[in-house]
Amino acid sequence: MTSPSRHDRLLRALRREPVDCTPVWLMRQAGRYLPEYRATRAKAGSFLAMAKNPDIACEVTLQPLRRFDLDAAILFSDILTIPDAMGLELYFVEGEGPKFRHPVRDAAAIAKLAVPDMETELRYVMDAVRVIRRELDGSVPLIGFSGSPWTLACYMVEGGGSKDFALIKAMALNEPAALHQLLSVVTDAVIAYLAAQRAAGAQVLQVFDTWGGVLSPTMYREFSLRYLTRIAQELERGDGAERTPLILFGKGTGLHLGALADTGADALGVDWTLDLADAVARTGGRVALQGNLDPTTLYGNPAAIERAAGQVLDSYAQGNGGSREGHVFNLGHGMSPDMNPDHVQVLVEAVHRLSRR
Ligand code: 1CP
Repeated sequence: MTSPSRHDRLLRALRREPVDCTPVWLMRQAGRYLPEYRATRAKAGSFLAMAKNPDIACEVTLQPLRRFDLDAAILFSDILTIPDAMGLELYFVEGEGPKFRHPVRDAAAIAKLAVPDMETELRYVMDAVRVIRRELDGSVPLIGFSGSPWTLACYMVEGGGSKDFALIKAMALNEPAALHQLLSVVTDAVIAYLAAQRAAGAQVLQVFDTWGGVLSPTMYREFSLRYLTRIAQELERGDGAERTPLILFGKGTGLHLGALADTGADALGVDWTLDLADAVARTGGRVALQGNLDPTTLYGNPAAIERAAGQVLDSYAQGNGGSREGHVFNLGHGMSPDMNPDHVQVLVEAVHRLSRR
């Protein structure tokens, strides 16, 4: 189901221009909740085998778009591709999530890190972007992405996921210069990575600061916001109607929305812990906003999903002087493997119907 309005919705909303209805896409819209994803993964063998094969990455990117009237595709890949290419060696333990064989825990290890070459060491990502762009054939825009420097550094220092972030917080306290060195080289890599995805065909870029919210406000400003600002300032992304919008998504960072709006980003992704009316008040029309339905709403029944989607849409409009422009509907964080695909259908249809201008 392709129409010119569907193709334009996301880009126009990110520029805060009028649209026929509010665009919607969902973080982690490709994944294990879809039986066709599980089938592709079983054939490919692993997540990494899928992500490193551009044709399979393309297939998995398109799977949710065949089922649902989503307004964007997001590159099927992972934020941990950058540290993997820096030599940390990403691997997965079933049921435990991502791990690195060579975490960086001291100044000596950090001094050895260099920005990877985007068209050799990360060529598989750029090839996936090119294949997906070709296959989408103008139907909907393609979103490229990266982790934020802070969020990537969390995995690089901890060596995987973490409950308390003890190692990286100890580094922030005891060896702040070493951590800044790490964040600095990772920021250079993120900027090069996003620029390469843009050159390969990505039409929107999103940075995931998934772990920004584990920092105190003082530490957040020093170790996350400072580097997000560098990305928003230094990433070359064109002007006017040709500009490639940059979305900064943060989890647990609602307190900092005003500061994030000052970075020069085009849009902010908001989690579900504040009302969008409040988010608009904090950002004052300087940026578009994306979000922010609690993902667990998808465990509710269709009537509950529709009601909650309407509340998100109306909260944005209420905060924005009655106007729905400048809103991209999304979840406040990613989908989970045990969610019901039929409920995604209900959500996407409700967002379009309830926001029809
Ligand atoms: O099949 C599987 O078991 C693999 C699960 C999986 C998937 C589907 C991982 C491992 N990564 C992905 C894809 C992925 N990761 C996408 C695809 C595009 C989409 O449809 O949205 C994106 C955007 C990501 C980004 C990502 N990876 C983030 C940031 C977004 C978020 O969810 O906060 C993070 C933190 C990661 C790390 C990661 N990779 C994989 C997992 C399970 C995790 C989370 C680990 C943890 O909780 O610490």
